[in-house]
Amino acid sequence: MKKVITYGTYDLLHVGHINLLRRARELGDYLIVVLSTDEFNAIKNKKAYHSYDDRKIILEAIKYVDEVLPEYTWEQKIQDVVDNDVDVFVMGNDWEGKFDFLKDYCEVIYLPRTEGISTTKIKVDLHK
Ligand code: C2G
Repeated sequence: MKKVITYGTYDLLHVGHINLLRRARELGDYLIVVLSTDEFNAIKNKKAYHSYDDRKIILEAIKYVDEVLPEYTWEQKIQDVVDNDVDVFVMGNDWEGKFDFLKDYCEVIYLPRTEGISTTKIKVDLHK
């Protein structure tokens, strides 16, 4: 079984997220999403609208997602890849090159982002 892993906050779910999850899942047979906890979001200087528990429930309802794990730190990725026997690491290409250290442990793929949508854009547009 070819296992794929990806990371993110996945707040205010939108088509950019779904496009990423679908393409990531299509690269293997099983997709793990490591979801940023509220504490880790604070480290990323992000404040999610939905709590971790709610973002987890939402992600688990997506047909492309097989498993959701918590992301607590920047440093857990190698351990996650090893512990979960991951074959492919996938992120949107806004992260291009940032996780190449994982190439010693698995395939690393950066996928084109979906243009014109982001959680930040949603928040800004709603305030107009
Ligand atoms: N994404 C995308 N297109 C968009 C918006 C987001 O492809 N228009 C992708 C991002 O590249 C990322 C995923 O969707 O791969 C989740 O995006 P975020 O929730 O913004 O995740 P981020 O804050 O980048 O967290 O350790 C890594 C971090 O947890 C990544």
